[in-house]
Amino acid sequence: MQKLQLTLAIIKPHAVKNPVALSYIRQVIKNKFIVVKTKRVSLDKEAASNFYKEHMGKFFYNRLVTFMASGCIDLHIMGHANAVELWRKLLGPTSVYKGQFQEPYCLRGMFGISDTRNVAHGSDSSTSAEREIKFFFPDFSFYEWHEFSEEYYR
Ligand code: RTP
Ligand code: MG
Repeated sequence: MQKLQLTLAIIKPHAVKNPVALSYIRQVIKNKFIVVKTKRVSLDKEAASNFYKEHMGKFFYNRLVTFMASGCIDLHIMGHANAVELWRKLLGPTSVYKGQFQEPYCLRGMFGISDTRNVAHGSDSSTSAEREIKFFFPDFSFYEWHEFSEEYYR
């Protein structure tokens, strides 16, 4: 049976502070996905390093963590038949420079400033999405979501 997949989008601090970027990104999200839950939080450095712990030791880790703890971020749990791939496609390549040249209308191409300030995060698989959603929304009911998802295609 067809199912809805979940992904987690995190709008990074520089995009949250840019009203043009933020309203454009919100429109894209609203038009393409079922928005299941949204909240705005600010991370301290400890939470940011925990979230990105798979990248610990990489050359960009410290600046990524410092940046993610520098202002508010918007979290969106989003559903779609192909949520993970669709959101990453809309974001475009991690490298803003590649985005600007190869896919100028992707969100990172349009609003990215650097590889760290590259607009937003997207889960890279269903398993990562589940882990990341639990990280930010410990009370989220996957059971209720699966029920909804089954109803959706009935
Ligand atoms: P994301 O996790 O944010 O959705 O991005 P991604 O899968 O495309 O990239 P990933 O390899 O998971 O990296 C996570 C974040 O680390 C920063 N990064 N900077 N060369 C660099 O300076 C570099 N490489 C990665 C990016 O901000 C990326 O979003
Ligand atoms: Mg990633």
